[in-house]
Amino acid sequence: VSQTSTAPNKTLEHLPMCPEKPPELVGRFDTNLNPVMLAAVERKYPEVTMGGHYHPKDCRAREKLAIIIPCRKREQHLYILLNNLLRMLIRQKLDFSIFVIDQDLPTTFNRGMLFNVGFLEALKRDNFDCFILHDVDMVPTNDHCLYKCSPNPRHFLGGLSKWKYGLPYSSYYGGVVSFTRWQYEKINGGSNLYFGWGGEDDDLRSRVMGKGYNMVRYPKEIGRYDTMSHKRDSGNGDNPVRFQLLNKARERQDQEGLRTTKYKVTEITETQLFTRIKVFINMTE
Ligand code: BGN
Repeated sequence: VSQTSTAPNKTLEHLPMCPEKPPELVGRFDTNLNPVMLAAVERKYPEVTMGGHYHPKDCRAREKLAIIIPCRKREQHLYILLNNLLRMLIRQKLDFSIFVIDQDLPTTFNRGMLFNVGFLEALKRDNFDCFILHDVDMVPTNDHCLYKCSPNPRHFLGGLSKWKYGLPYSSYYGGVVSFTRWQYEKINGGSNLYFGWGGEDDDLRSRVMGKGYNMVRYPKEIGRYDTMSHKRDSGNGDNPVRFQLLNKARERQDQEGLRTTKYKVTEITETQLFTRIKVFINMTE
C-alpha cells in the first residue's frame, strides 16, 4: 500500500489560501452522460496523479477532501461520473483524493458499510479533514455546489433529473453527503445492517439528527444533479427488513456503525484517477 505523505507540502507553504468561491466558477454546466473509456478520462485529466490525487498549484486548499464512492458492478457509471466530476473539483480548487470502495461479489450491496470502510481506509492513508460520500451515478451540474465540509453534515442534492430536478420527500438523504472526520465519528458513521436496496440513507439522516445536527442542504438550483438511468442491479434487491431497522435507528446508533465495522480488504489497485479498495463483507457476522 503506498502511503500519501501527511507532512505539509513545503512548496505550498508560501502560497495564499485558495478562495472559497474561485472566480473561475461558471455556475450551471452541461453534463455528458455518454459511455466513455477510462483511458480517455485519464488523458483528459493529466493533472490528477496516481491513486486519484489532486491539489491546486497556485494556492493552498482549505481542507483535505476524500471522496468515497461505493461501487458494485458499475464501472461505466464510475467513468462517466469521473469524466464530469473531476473538472468541477479542479475548478473549485480542492485538494482531493478519490476512493472507490468496491464490494466483492456475490454478497448483497451494503452502501452504509462501504461508506464506513471508505472512511476508515482513507484515514489509513492520509489525514483527511472532510469526507464526501458519493453515489456512483449522480453527477453535479452546477459548480457552485462546493465540495466542502461545513459546521453541520450536508446533504448535497436539491434535485435530481429523474425526479424532474426535485426530491422524492423532504427528508430524503441519499446521493451525496459530506461529513468532517469529527462529525462522522460523532454519529458513529452509517449503519452496517442494511443489505440491499433502501433505508440506509434514511438511517444515516436519523443518526445525523440524533446527534443534534441540523439538516443542511444546497438550494435546488445549486444541488442540481443528473443521474444515469439503469435497471436495479442484481444482488441489490429491496431490503425486506429496512422498515424494522429504521424504526430502531436511533436506539442502535451508538451500538452499531463505524466503530463496529468488520470487513476484509481483498485487493487494492491504484489507477491514475482513483484508489480502488475491494472488500469482502461477511453477511452472517
Ligand atoms: C425511499 C428509500 C430510500 C431511497 C428513496 C429514493 C426506504 C425506507 C423505507 C422506510 N427508503 O423510500 O432509501 O433513497 O426512497 O429512492 O426504503
